[in-house]
Amino acid sequence: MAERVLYGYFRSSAAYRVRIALNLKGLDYRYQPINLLKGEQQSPEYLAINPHGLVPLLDDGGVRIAQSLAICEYLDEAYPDTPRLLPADPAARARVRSLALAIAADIHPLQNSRVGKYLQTEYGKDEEGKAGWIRHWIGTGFDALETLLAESSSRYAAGDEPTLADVCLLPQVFSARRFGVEMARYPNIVRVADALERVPAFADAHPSRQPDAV
Ligand SMILES: N[C@@H](CCC(=O)N[C@@H](CS)C(=O)NCC(=O)O)C(=O)O
Repeated sequence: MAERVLYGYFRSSAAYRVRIALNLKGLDYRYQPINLLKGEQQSPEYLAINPHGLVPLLDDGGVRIAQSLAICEYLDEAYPDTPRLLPADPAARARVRSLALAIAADIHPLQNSRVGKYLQTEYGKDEEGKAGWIRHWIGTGFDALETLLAESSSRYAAGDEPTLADVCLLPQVFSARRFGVEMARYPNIVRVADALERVPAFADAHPSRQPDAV
């Protein structure tokens, strides 16, 4: 049987999403670390398989997919007999996608390491200036997410079963803590993140539990 390989980096929140999705689906995979600090994402070998020069990339027996949300949706469609990441009901599905995209499209790109590097080299920001930028954009997104989660009493972000919204939420909370976002401002986000951390598929995907963790 053809191999399933996830190219990732332990601290990459986009790769963390895919690890959670694979675990929720119960799909085995080989983990191939790409060291972002050493610039391996820009090596000719990696660019040959992913011209974006970003992780994650999933190679599912020869089917190569970049972009974490595209990977998660592919897994949901290719393996429909495993727990679903997106609900069948159109309105519920749209809510899950809306929460997931608020993180993956609006918050995460602004904290990416290549953006931080550009801020430093082109705009003279130091490490603290860069961290302040990241905290600002995570905070802007979390202010809205907190309001949305406060309106619901469900266990997770969009119901009582984990969905794609949770797959995006927990890695973003990990990043927020890493960059020093004041999480006491977000009791509902913390409530959901605490619940997710108790789910084995999420716990096993944590950066500290990956073979390339330092
Ligand atoms: N939209 C992409 C984002 C991927 C992404 O930005 N990955 C980051 C790590 S979280 C990366 O590879 N950064 C390398 C760099 O900035 O050079 C996805 O969801 O997969």
